[in-house]
Amino acid sequence: MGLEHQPREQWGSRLGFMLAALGSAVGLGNIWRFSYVAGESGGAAFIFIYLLFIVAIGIPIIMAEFTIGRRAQLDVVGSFQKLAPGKPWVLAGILGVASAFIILSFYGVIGGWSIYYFLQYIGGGPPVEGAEASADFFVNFHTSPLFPIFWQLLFMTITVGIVYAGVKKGIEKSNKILMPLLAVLVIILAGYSMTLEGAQEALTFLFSPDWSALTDPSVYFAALSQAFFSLSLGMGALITYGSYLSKKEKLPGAAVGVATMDSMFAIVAGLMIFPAVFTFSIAPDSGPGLVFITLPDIFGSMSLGLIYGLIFFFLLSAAAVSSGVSLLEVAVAYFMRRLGWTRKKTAIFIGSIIFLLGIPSSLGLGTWSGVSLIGGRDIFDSMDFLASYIFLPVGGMIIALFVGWGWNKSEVLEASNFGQSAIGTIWIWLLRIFAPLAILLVFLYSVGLFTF
Ligand code: VAL
Repeated sequence: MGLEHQPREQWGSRLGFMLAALGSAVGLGNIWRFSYVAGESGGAAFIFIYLLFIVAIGIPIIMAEFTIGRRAQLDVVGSFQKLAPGKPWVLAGILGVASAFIILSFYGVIGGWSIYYFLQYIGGGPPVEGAEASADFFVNFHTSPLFPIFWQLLFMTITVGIVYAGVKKGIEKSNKILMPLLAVLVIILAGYSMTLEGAQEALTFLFSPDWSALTDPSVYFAALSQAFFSLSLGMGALITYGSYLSKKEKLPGAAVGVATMDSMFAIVAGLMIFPAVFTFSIAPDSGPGLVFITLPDIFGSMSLGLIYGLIFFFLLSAAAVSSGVSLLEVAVAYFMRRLGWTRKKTAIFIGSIIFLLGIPSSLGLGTWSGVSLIGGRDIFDSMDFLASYIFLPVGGMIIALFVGWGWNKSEVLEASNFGQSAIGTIWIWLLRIFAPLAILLVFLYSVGLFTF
């Protein structure tokens, strides 16, 4: 299939695009992953570095992705082929599609858990009375071989259904309803959590840094990968979503808006989760199970706990679906063009492959927990490591270098809506030098090639 003259879908409005991009960014990354990674990486010092990376690396790369997609009006691989034909920059597009596949495969597992917990609360709440009960309940559930896969299938079916319905009718419409609702729900839950007795300890954990943590290289690596994961960078999603935006709309405000809202969402989610973690004396570094064990405990102790539990797991499931949709759209947009198939057929086919790819990650947390792949990590963590720690930052670095050096500067500035402004020049230099260098240093530091 050629690259040009495809009839292309478009967003109905700029707001619709922004909410969809926000829907992609805000997901399990902000609630489930942010809380356990922040917990494992010592809290406030990690959050400080994370926010710094968002501003200095994240926002410039969001802008770069929007600019590439909007100018090319093509999927993530096609965009690079069109803007730089025959050049190796297309590697960033290929990494984007690969990351979307890998991330959605394990994302679907956690998305499925969220739906299962949501339905538990509809049915009167999980049976978690007494010490250790919520941990036992969680462990029994996620280590059973087939049961979590059933919920993963349900999650993938909903995700496929939305992508199947199309850009405007499926993706835009669902985000327009979900995103404002999620914002209200997370604020209500955080407000409640802040009344718990662990609130003070949570505030200290989240906002008063122990600077000695900064001598640990893994904190930088974790913060960088969390920034990429949470902002949906390097996975093709923002290029693909940008490609459905018309030339009339302005990009810079949208990029800053998405990054700001996404970070606020993560912080408010921290205010919702950590007071509970400290109130119930749960170790903040208890890993991926954190929200599935901690929160049912607080909900179990509250008079309106069932309703809060219902709201929370609805929030988690809905945020997961809107992000999952953006990952699936990356792959579907690419294969629709490559294979010349309809959206509907591609969505079902690619969605099924990603579902199958996710099964080992699910089993790796239970029956196959003895299997270790990358550096002693289980299957699930290996998938996360490969995509979030390697593919996303490398893809992001290539994107920064492409927009900074590989693309004609005046064309970039015009395509980005910065024009000949000072801020446009700063942006270009952040992409040329700062972002690639910072990513490289974090890599070298974390593999121990140099120390401070
Ligand atoms: N950005 C999303 C999240 O934070 C996904 C697409 C990885 O969960």
